[in-house]
Amino acid sequence: MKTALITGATAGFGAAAARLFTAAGWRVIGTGRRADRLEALAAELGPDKFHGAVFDIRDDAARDAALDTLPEAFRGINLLVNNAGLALGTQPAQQADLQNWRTMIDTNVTALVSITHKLLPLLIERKGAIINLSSVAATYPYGGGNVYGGTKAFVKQFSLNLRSDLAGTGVRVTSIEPGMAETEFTLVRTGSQEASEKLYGGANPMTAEDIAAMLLWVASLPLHLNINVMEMMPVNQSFAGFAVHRA
Ligand code: NDP
Ligand code: 8X3
Repeated sequence: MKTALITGATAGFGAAAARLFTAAGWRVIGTGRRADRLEALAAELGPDKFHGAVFDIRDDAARDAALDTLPEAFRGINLLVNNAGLALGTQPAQQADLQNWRTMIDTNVTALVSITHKLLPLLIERKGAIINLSSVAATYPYGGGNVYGGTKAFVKQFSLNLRSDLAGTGVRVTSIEPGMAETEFTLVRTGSQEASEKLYGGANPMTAEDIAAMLLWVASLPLHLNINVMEMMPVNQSFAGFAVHRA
């Protein structure tokens, strides 16, 4: 039985992936700050299949305390899914809150590389895999995307550079780059349920289950095959082109 560590399993893609991976026969360690949600998932999926590890991903000591004391059955991690992340704010750069920028960098970049660094020796030993959640925002700029898009561009390039360094180890690395998917993402970004419903309303966005299915597909490929980058959008989302300001 293989074991996946999925960060950010209390909501959205991570929770859907925890359900799908356990149903497909994996053991899952799911992380997040909301202990009640991880406890509910353990009750739903079974404590032999799902272990909740409660910590703020930005807190190195809390992360180490949780991961260094995993139950025996969950210690042989084969797959790291770096999913925990967030956007904060939709304001243009010149009106954005600096603390929001720092929180996005601390979570989406610093915490992601820190947990990856911690698990690399084990993943190399086990010829495992890493799947990183980047975004279409890594490639396509949009107003208000500023630092969020910057963090996701980092995740994409870090993934590709990891592949270079891990050549010959057998470790696979994939950057998954979704467009609009309905989760708690927009509620967290805007702080407004109304704004979230307005964004997704009528757009037929992707679902958390859509992304979870892609994560499981990538994780289940033959061991000689590496998907470098995988980008997906709902059919109703596309591109808006360049903006021109005329004086
Ligand atoms: P959700 O808001 O639904 O879930 C985010 C998850 O990240 C939660 O489980 C949350 O757990 C966790 N998380 C956030 N901050 C921290 C923290 N400081 N410590 C620990 N865990 C944290 O969002 P999604 O499922 O949509 O997003 C998952 C990933 O996918 C993110 O990296 C996002 O940027 C990316 N993405 C999302 C897209 C979308 O349209 N939804 C599109 C492209 C990429 P908790 O709050 O309990 O700590
Ligand atoms: C989330 C997708 O388009 O809101 O990463 O930036 S988008």
